[in-house]
Amino acid sequence: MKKFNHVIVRRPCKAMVEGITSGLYPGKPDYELALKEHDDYIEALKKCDVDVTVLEADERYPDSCFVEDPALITRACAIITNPGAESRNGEKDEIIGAVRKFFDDDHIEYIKAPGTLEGGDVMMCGDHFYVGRSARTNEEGIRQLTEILAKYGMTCSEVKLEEVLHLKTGVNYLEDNNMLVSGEFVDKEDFASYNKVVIPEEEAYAANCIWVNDTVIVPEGYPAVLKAVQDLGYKTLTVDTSEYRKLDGGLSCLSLRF
Ligand code: CIR
Repeated sequence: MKKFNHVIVRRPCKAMVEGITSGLYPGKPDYELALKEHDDYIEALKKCDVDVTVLEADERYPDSCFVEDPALITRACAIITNPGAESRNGEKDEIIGAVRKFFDDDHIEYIKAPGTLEGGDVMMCGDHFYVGRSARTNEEGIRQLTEILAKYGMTCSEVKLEEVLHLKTGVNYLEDNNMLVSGEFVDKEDFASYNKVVIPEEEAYAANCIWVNDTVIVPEGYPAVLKAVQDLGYKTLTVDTSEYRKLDGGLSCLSLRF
């Protein structure tokens, strides 16, 4: 099934080495290696039958390669978020230009203060969206998102997060009712109706895979997850994201897919 036609990414900037990190995966990113991994990521996406818009690095925002957070793109509209991380908040103004190439102003919506929301907290399952209430996404942000989605005939429900940074750090939808779940999401009632694939704890990082037009991109180095995804019948590609992992970032964080 072809669902996505476009992808937006932003090149990592040199300042990425100062990006936000929880320290869960220790070490400073190696910038040159991060660039190479980003090249590989773009190549993998191109194999999934999408065009890729590559935005220039923005040195003002160390975490700006994680374009998933300042915007959410749905089948009917684009939503510019209001990132809860202070050092990232300005990224919302820098993503608008790219979004305008695909949506007219009547179909670009905004999450406004005091609402905060980051795209990493939003998981699209058809016309329903799960939203993580996290340190970055607050109740008012979720209320505004619900209102915006309703305007376009889409729905939304809140998932409370306890441990992870963003919702999609720990749970990702692969279409066809298949969902990768790890840690706190394994037993969550919210996801009871899906065909859940439970990710072993030692491979928890790889819960963040992305489905792109029937191919699933899996982070390199997670054999159990790779096999589980292949056993579901998907074509797979692997990309090493070691330098982004040090900043708690994964495959989904690095692109907007629509
Ligand atoms: C941050 O803490 O905001 C970045 N270092 C990582 C963002 C990861 N993005 C995502 O999960 N969507």
